Amino acid sequence: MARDIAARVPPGQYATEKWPVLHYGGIPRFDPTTWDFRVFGLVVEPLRLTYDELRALPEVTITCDVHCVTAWSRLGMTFEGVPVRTVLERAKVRPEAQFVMVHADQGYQTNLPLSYLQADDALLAWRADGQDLTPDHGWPLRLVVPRLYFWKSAKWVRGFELLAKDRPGFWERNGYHMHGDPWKEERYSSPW
Ligand SMILES: Nc1nc2c(c(=O)[nH]1)N[C@H]1C(S)=C(S)[C@@H](COP(=O)(O)O)O[C@H]1N2
Ligand SMILES: [Mo]
Repeated sequence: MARDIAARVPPGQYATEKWPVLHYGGIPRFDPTTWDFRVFGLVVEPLRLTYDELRALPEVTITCDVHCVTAWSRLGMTFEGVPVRTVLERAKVRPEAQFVMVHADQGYQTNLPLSYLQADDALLAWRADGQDLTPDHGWPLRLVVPRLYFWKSAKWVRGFELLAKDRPGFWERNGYHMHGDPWKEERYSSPW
């Protein structure tokens, strides 16, 4: 058992029972009358959903391990929400699209390959470990992409921009890796 757990902790990480809160800037206030979720860029049908419309989509529960680049890993978390794939299918992603810029409140952005968002374990989540997300963990909606470092899992997420070419987001412009696979320790980009 202990060995199984050890095998789930990527190199340079340690497992913690706590769920740390990490973000840049403040915690945005949620206003359901103005909140929307948009899918735009290289899509056939740009999408704009209200919070109620998003919450009405079929929901799933996933169990996953979360890895933060600051070295903590939290194993066996559960998240409830809508598979990202569901909203991408509605917007009809164009074949040229290869990357996604994730947009969140207060200008936070993070980039990732489209394939991670089309996988079964990518979620737009509103509950974690059986409880509604607290505002500091991203209420009313956060992205969960467990196979990349957690900075790609934008809290207070508001939209996806489909792109043909990769473009750096907030942390990626500040030295973090464009890809961010914890198993390859893709923490920072090399400066040359
Ligand atoms: N909108 C937004 N999302 C964000 C961040 C941020 O600064 N702003 N920080 C990221 C980072 S660096 C991490 S490690 C995780 C932390 O999520 P948690 O506070 O729920 O543990 O959120 C990510 N999502
Ligand atoms: Mo982080």
